Amino acid sequence: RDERMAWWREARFGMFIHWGVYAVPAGTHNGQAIGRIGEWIMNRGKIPVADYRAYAKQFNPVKYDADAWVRMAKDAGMKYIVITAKHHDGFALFDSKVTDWDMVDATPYGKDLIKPLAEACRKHGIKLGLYYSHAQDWGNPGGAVARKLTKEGWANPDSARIDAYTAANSGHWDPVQTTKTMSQYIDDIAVPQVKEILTNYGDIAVLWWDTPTGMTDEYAEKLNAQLALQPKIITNDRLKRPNFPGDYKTPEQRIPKLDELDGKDWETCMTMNGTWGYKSYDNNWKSTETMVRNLIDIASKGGNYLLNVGPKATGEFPEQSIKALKEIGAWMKVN
Ligand code: JFZ
Repeated sequence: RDERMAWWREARFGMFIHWGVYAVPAGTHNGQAIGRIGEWIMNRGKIPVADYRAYAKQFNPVKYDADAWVRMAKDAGMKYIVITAKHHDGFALFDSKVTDWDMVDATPYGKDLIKPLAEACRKHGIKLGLYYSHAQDWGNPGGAVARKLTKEGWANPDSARIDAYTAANSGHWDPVQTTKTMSQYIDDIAVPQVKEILTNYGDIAVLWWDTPTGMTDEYAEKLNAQLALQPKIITNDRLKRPNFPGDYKTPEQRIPKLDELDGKDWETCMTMNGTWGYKSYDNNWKSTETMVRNLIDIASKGGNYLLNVGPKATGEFPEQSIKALKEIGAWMKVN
């Protein structure tokens, strides 16, 4: 394990990339601004599967330049990239043979987005990790839904009728999602897709699981078994707690205090503004100074900093992210 973790323990700085169909609505659905993080728009807006799928028809990132992305990460001093191969909306950025809810079958672009990124990473000596939402899936039947209840009730702007349906149906808002069981979803989608992403793109350095809603030990075991396809892979702690602790902990949007550290490896993931997935109107950007200070704070405590970029549907990084990466890189070169 120490051997596997060696590069990661020295890396200190990586790029998180949240990219998917949600970059098309970019925080607005039917003329209404949907609150909270952009990649949750389908859930927060209770958007029916068919309506959400229509957004994929506009996902045509002709300006996507994987080599440029990797160079921006490298010039900022980052050593690895973790990208959302599939987020909670169930949409695969890669060519998946077990569903047509993927980049190749559902978009006009029609090409695998992970492949060029894997090639560019290899070329520039950057490690590639893949985020995979293994439990939550709002677009493939049988996938789980995590819900957030607030004091005001369900955290979404939709009608009381849909809220009642959602409350009665494990968080689902579209009946099509209940046509399979979670067990079927794990066997038909999650396990084969994890197999695909661990087979088709060369060395994968990290598998970044997320939100283990509804997971059983049996499901986790099936997914965990796929890791044998990449003997050197490192995983986070979100496959299923507590029996699958992974290799490192993932404090989110926060830096642990010294007295919270317990000797386990850790990585703080953080947004540059207020969202992971692109929202056109989120201008809550952190200053470059804040991000550099965070990096120093984290590095001094022995952790890694996974700093997020939420690319637009065109394939471009937001201007503010490009600027911040350049400024961080300039600081890294003199320090
Ligand atoms: C998850 C996702 O739901 C979110 O969209 C994003 O991808 C983020 C990186 O991860 O959200 C979480 C997961 C775990 C915690 C909080 C938000 N947590 O452990 O506090």
